[in-house]
Amino acid sequence: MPLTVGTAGHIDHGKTWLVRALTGKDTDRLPEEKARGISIDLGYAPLDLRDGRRLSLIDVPGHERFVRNMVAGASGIGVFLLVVDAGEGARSQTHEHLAIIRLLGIEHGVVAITKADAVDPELVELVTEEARELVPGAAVIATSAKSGRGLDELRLALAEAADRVEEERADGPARLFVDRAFTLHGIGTVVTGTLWSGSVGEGDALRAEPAGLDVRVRSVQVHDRPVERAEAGQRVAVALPGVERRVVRRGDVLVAPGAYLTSYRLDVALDELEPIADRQRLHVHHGTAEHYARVVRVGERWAQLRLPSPVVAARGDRVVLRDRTTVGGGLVLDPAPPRHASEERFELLERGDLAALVHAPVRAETLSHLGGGSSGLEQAGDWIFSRAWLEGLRADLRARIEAADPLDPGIPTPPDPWAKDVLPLAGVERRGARLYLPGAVASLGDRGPAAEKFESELASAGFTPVAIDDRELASFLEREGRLVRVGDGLALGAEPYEDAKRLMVEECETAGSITLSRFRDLLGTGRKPAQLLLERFDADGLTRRVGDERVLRRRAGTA
Ligand SMILES: Nc1nc2c(ncn2[C@@H]2O[C@H](COP(=O)(O)OP(=O)(O)OP(=O)(O)O)[C@@H](O)[C@H]2O)c(=O)[nH]1
Ligand SMILES: [Mg+2]
Repeated sequence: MPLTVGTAGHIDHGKTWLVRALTGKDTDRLPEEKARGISIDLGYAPLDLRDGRRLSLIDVPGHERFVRNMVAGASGIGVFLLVVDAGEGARSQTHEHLAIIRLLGIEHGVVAITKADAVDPELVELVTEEARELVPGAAVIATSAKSGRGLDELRLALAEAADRVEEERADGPARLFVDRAFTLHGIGTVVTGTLWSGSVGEGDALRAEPAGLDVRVRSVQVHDRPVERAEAGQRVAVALPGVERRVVRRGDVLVAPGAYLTSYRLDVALDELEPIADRQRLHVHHGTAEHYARVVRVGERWAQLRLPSPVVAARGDRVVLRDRTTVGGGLVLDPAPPRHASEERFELLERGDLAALVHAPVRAETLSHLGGGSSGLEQAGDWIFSRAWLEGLRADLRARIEAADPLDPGIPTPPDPWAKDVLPLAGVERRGARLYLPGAVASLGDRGPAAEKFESELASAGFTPVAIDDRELASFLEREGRLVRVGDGLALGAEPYEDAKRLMVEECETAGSITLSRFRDLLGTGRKPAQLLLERFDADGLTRRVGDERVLRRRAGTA
């Protein structure tokens, strides 16, 4: 697996010289770095091992003012190379860099005692002992960039440390944290960074976050050599034609589109080096980005980090928290949590009981960021929800339907976006915009006598419309074909309506058309009932108005 090795250590302790001795490349390239003899920004060089493997080396600055750059450089590495000056021993940034490495969860690495040529062997031995205590489990090797002492041994030790790094981040969608962006003549914008996961190749569509910009990869290089695809763990340069350089900067991230969520909040398990107060503002370093965030503590060990700018994080990511110095770190439990954090939720998150976090339907994609899959959960279309929630929904719908008027024993379909996908699982039947129990039919229930009374009123009124008092009852009778609505809130019995219709059709068929006064005469009623009926025939598409008369539409017949 390709790997990136990152240096660490106090200012002037010989990191850059050691990198040059190992790789032949001077990573102090800025004029200011040359002039001051210190590193300021990150440096990059390929490191060839004896077994033919090529690792990437990131050289970081030791100056206390540039620790933020060190964190940016260290955030993508798999193996550390801690450097301790044989003449000075461990100093403040030796300790701080080591703390950062631990907070980032980087377990494997090597300690190089540098400038061994410049001091007595006894002192080298003393500092070596000190380093062994400081970094138990790591090989400690005395070296000299000047004389070349210990360099082969160091390469070997780095190879062994690299072997111990597990291939954990290799799979998963592409995510690359940008550490540099520059313009190359004839190529356009090039961004570099360590590929945290996935792979990136020519022609890939990626998204630059937080800009939310869709980009296409024209070409990919690893250590100045073109490659078809770069793999997780490698340092990568990606050419992005058509993208303005200012749009993508250190701290931004290139991701497989749709694979990660952006969020202004991170739920983390805290690792405190110094007490962190609730509501304290701290610098949160994540990837190559830095955010000035508020820490909202939850319980003893957890916190929600509220950020002023969006992050693209994943469960298991590490963050480093700094004030003037490094005060702690965090392990990301939920990279896109809801705003209100409860201890109970953190407990579930930490246990990995992701199913327990889901109740009402959430889109599947909002869960994938937690990496927990959806076992123990129900799925319908894009929606994931708990079985208990579905049972609750089923019971609730059933109760509401049972309480509905037997004349129309249904309820309106819930307006929720999941309704279309989820309702079929809830044991209800959708008819138009309403829900019914499967096979449910309308019935009069205890309204039988009322129906009888209304229908006899309609029968004796004949062609004269009767006002509707009970809308539900009227709707029921209408659906049953026992009455016909006319005008606004009026009804006719089904039989009188059919009689009126037959009179109208016969007249049209013999005379070719019908007028209002003729129809009124045929019905033997006043003008108003005749008018309402003709309007109803028009509305039903039986007739069409031509001037003062009505003619049959072609479809209508005496059927
Ligand atoms: N004698 C001796 N001196 C060395 C050796 N390596 C580095 N030095 C001296 O130490 C100075 C600092 O070395 P760098 O490699 O620039 O130190 P650094 O750790 O990269 O410093 P920062 O990047 O600023 O933190 C050099 O200018 C040399 O004078 C060595 O192997 N032997
Ligand atoms: Mg340096």
